[in-house]
Amino acid sequence: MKYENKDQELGKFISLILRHNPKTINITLDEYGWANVDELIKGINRVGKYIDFNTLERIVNENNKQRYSFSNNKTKIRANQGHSIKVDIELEEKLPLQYLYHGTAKRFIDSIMYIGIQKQSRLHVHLSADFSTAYSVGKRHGKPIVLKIDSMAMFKEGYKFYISKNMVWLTDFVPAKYIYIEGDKNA
Ligand code: HQG
Repeated sequence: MKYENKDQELGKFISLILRHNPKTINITLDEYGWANVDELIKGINRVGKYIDFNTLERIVNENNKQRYSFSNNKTKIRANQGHSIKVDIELEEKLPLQYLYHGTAKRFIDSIMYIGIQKQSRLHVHLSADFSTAYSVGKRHGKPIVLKIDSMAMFKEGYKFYISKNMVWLTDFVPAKYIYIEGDKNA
């Protein structure tokens, strides 16, 4: 396997560990979502996948969505967003753009337009600054559709917005009245 593909596969496994299930390799995260780098490397090797520090560093640097960060001295690592386990990743609260986008599957639209966008199993609802990123997120769930969110109107009414280190916009909940169906114009 080419190392890019191998890195991609390892990256998915690292996301699973750092966002959802560190127990898979029998490690724990601290309250800020950090894993110890040595423990992560040892744990991954223990379950029969090979990784060393150089490979991990390459994955962190070259990951297409910049999903992970090292601490300053590179002894700790965490995911920048996407968690389902309750950790405090010290997100920056930020004034949102006028509009943000959410990509989803067409089959979810009726429910979303009725009860709003919920965070489901993750800690936040994930939003993007642009249509095309949202469109690819939507594709993961089926026939994609993009929703345009009047984030500034939400902000003015007291909703908080955060931006992760890898520039994903996050909020707790999007009520239906702020959502406009933007469509599937890339289809
Ligand atoms: C949907 C990826 C029915 C929601 C991406 C979404 C993102 C509802 C799904 C990150 C609903 C949850 C997160 C409602 C929400 N009725 N369906 N009321 N409210 N939904 O995977 O946003 O590549 O938890 O529309 O880039 O798809 O993994 O969230 O379709 O940033 O790094 O419930 O994951 O990042 O799905 O994706 P998810 P998401 P990575």
